[in-house]
Amino acid sequence: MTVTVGAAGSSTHLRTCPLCEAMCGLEIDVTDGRVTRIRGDRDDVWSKGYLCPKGTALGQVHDDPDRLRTPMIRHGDEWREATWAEAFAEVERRLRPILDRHGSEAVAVYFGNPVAHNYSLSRYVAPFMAMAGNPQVYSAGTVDQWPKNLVCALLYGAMWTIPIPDLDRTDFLLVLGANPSASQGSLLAAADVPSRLKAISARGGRVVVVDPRRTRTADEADEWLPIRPGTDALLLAAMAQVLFAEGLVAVDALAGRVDGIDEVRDLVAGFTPEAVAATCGVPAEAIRSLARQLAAARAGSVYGRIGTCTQEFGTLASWLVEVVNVLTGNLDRVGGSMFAKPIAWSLLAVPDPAMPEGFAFGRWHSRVRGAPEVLGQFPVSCLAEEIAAPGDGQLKALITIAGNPAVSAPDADRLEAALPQLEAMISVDNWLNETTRHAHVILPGQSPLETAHYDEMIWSWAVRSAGKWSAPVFEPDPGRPAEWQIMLMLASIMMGQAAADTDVDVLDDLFFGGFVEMLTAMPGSAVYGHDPAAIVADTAGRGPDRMVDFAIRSGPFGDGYGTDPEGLTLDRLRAEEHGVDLGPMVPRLDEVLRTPSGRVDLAPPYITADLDRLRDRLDRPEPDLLLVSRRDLRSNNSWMHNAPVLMKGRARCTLLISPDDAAGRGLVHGSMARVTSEAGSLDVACEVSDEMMSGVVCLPHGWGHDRPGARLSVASQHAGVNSNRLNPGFLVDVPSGNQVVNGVPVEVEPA
Ligand SMILES: Nc1nc2c(c(=O)[nH]1)N[C@H]1C(S)=C(S)[C@@H](COP(=O)(O)OP(=O)(O)OC[C@H]3O[C@@H](n4cnc5c(=O)[nH]c(N)nc54)[C@H](O)[C@@H]3O)O[C@H]1N2
Ligand SMILES: Nc1nc2c(c(=O)[nH]1)N[C@H]1C(S)=C(S)[C@@H](COP(=O)(O)OP(=O)(O)OC[C@H]3O[C@@H](n4cnc5c(=O)[nH]c(N)nc54)[C@H](O)[C@@H]3O)O[C@H]1N2
Ligand code: SF4
Ligand SMILES: [Mo]
Repeated sequence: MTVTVGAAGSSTHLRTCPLCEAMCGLEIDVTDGRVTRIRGDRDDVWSKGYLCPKGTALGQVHDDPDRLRTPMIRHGDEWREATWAEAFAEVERRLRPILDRHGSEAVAVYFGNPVAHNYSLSRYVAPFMAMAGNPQVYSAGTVDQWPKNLVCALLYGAMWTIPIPDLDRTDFLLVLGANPSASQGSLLAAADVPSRLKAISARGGRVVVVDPRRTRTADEADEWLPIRPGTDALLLAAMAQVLFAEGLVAVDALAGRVDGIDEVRDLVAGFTPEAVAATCGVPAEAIRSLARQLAAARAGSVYGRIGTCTQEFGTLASWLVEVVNVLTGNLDRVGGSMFAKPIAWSLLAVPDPAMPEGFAFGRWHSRVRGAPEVLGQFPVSCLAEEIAAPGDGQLKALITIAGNPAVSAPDADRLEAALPQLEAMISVDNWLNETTRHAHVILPGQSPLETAHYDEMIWSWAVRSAGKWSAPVFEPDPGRPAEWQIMLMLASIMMGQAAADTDVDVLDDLFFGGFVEMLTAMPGSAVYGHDPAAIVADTAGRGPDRMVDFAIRSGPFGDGYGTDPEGLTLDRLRAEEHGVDLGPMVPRLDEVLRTPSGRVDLAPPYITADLDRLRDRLDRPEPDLLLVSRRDLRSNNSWMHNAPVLMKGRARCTLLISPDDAAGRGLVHGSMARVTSEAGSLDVACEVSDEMMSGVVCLPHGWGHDRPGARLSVASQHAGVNSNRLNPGFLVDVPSGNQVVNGVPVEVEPA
């Protein structure tokens, strides 16, 4: 156990911060049941003492008087606290008639970002979905990384097999559309990414940042290249063209393991640097030079993140990131772009049984807009119309799980108007906020300090094979279900069982037993051929810990249930209070590839067909202003603005605008601007800054805490504006259906 007991009533606890992908080790001092101080754990094998202001705010998150500790039931505008039995009975009372009349097709589920940081939820998404009869799924994923999932599904054969830059050993890093100074890294786990980037330059390497905004990451890099939003695919296609034209393609160790290189050569031939320069706003020579630098580096890597995904050509940009890494031989190379090797494989690594022969898209279409499903989901903006438009197949019920789509999803006004039409809305959430105020029942999870923690997903894109398990700092009130138990209870109700008769332990045993059975029968799985009963008998406990124990023991460093008695188990990991670190990434392409051909499929027709749309982009007239998003170190999407310590200082929800764009519109620093798009209009204070390239303005997302009926006493005093009121829902990246929230045409005038 990681507790040191100090003077009377005080203790120190070690635990991993669950807020972002940096996974910092924290040292938490508690006196008389309250957090008195949070520092970085200097002995943490992974983060070595690093932390950010959000980590130090976890005590305030835990103590937040607005944080829900009991279920809430709403009747009209009145909320009342309820017992768990009452709350589940109310869920049943609401859902049952809908299920009886319309089946699970009339129910949608929305999964939000904290699911990825909470193994009690993430490990239970799959059993929940299966038991619940596969209701329609929406998620924050379609305002995030869907293009990357799609690209990796087709190129590597699995949607979460996403390579990451080998930060600590690379000599050249090209960053597009990511700002780890604020975000701390995304689909890239490493503590203190900013220092790791500086170390690249310090050891003689180079970091180049392509971004319409001179972010802190760009400022601290060797070079900043401003780019017109939404045009990264053009820049990357031109880099690929240069690599071919100048004979710089060198796939090296990948030779024979990649299909489609010649097709790519033909496909990018027309995208010369000269052809794309004006549209990108990047000089042709700079593009040529990027290609040459990447090719010349001993090991280099191109890393694209949210700015390259949540844009008009998200799939092509994400694809071309991989293409350029492959063409320069950097895929799966030390110092290049590599596949992580987590000590406990994630559920995400389990092949999708629905796709045995590779991937198909558009297997079904949304009712109202006719949007094709991609990887099982429609763009999240479809949710509003599927609720609002009457007719056969209309959504009658919504279950949100750790999500705030009223703020995070484009076309926010439409979703806000649609949510009150639901006959049943159930939210598994810890606050009464912009979204959950529309719920009929809110089922709160524990605070981040009341749960055990293991980052079952995030280690899948970590720069080292490390791992840490954290015990709860505070015991939750007895009788409160853990979130995995809430998920199973909801699944049971969806299955038609009475809540009062449901034994979630029985369901958990069914799930675990069935899961082990499936994997022992699946060729290629780590436990293929094992006796499932023996594994079940040998894996102690219940819930997510049992899953993690199984994943560790059957993982690359595990005890293999006897094959390596020295190997890792959850118990052994628990005993290492500062975590274990089993080394840096190793080349492992053959191990992870799951394409039908067994090779990297570099030119899948489903993706390359979109190049015509990109070509058409070249001749398009440019609007005066494009809106992009940003993140702030002191925010976490929409939900941490109720922590007073994070809200100190200047207002952060401002419109960043370049000096010429401001002057041309009669706007000055601090004056109010009206921003208008096809979706809506809002007024916000200007922050005039030369960090914006001209023609681009920038708003953070996750604000707009002024909604009536929400219970966020601190956040509501710093309400800000909801930038997703400006992002039209119909704007999506075509192949992936991912929403566009970067590069949205807007007009700006004095308010
Ligand atoms: N314009 C614009 N929009 C964006 C983005 C952007 O860059 N620009 N980014 C997009 C991205 S990348 C993402 S991931 C999404 C995020 O979108 P969402 O996931 O929908 O939004 P969050 O703000 O993360 O909301 C998290 C919710 O979970 C609740 N919560 C927090 N912790 C817990 C917990 O432990 N358990 C439970 N049950 N609930 C919890 C909070 O109260 C909150 O309601 O936003 C997207 N939207
Ligand atoms: N502090 C903090 N950390 C977070 C979060 C948070 O809200 N706050 N959210 C977490 C989540 S859910 C995610 S997904 C990650 C995201 O992590 P990142 O991907 O690093 O996201 P951002 O910090 O928003 O940086 C995106 C950058 O893309 C730029 N950009 C916009 N449009 C374009 C474009 O068309 N091309 C290019 N090249 N650049 C463009 C923006 O100017 C911005 O600098 O962060 C995670 N970490
Ligand atoms: S960078 Fe901040 S939010 Fe992220 S894990 Fe570390 S302390 Fe937590
Ligand atoms: Mo995200």
